[in-house]
Amino acid sequence: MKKRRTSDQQEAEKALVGAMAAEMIDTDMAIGLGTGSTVRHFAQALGQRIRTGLRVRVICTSRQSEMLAKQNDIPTTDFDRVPSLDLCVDGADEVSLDFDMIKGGGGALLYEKIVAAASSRRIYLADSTKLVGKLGQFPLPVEICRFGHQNVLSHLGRLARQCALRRRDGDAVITDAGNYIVDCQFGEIDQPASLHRRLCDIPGIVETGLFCDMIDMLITIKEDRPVVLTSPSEAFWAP
Ligand code: A5P
Repeated sequence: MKKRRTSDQQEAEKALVGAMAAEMIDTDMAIGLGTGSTVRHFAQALGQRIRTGLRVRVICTSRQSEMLAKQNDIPTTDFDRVPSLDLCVDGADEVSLDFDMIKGGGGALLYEKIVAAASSRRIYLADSTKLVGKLGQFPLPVEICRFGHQNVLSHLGRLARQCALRRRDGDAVITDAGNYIVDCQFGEIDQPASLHRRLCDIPGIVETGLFCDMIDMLITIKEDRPVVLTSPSEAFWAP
C-alpha cells in the first residue's frame, strides 16, 4: 500500500529527485526546463552548479519556468538559436506502472510536450505520491482552443464522467499559448495512448495531458531514497 506522505515529506522528496537530476547535467548541454514545484528544486540545484562553473542553456516550458530560470541565474535560449535539446527535465502529476503520465496540473502541458518532443532524452521527476497503477485519479488536463470551446466542452462532457473548464478566481484560466484548459475525469484509464488519439481527433482540442511512451529516465523515491528507473520493468510500486 502507498505510504502516506505529509506535505513536508513530499517536499523533501521533490528536493531529493530535483537534486539528483541536477547532478546528471553535463556542461554545454541545451536543456528543456519543465514547470512545477518539483522542477523548482531542480532549477535551484542547477543554479548552484552554474554558479560554480557549469555552462548550460535552457528553453523554458512556461512563464513560470522562465521566472525559475531567472531566479536561479540559468541562461535561457529559444528554438531559433537551439533547434533541438540534449534533454528535458520535467515533473509529473501521475506516473503509471506502464510509464505513462498525466501532466498539465500547472497548465503548461502544450509547451511541455513540444519541448519533450524536441529533446533527445527526457528525464521525469516524481515524488512517491505520483506513482499509480493506472492513470486516472488525477483529472486529465486537456488544452482546447478558445474559439468554439463551447462545442468542445459538450463533446468532452459526453466522453468523460465529468469535465470542467479550469478557472481561477472565477475567470477561465488562459494558458501561455492563449488557450483554455478543461480538467476531465475519465475514471481509470486503461489505454492512455488510444484515449489521447481519440481526444486529438476532436477539432478544437490542441493537446492532452497524456504523455505516453516519453519517459527515458524516471527519478523517483524508493524507501525514502532517490532512484533512477529507465524501463517499466523496473517499476516497483503496487498497482
Ligand atoms: C505543469 O503543467 C505540469 O505538467 C507539472 O509538470 C506537473 O503538474 C508536476 O507538477 P509538480 O511538480 O508541481 O507536482
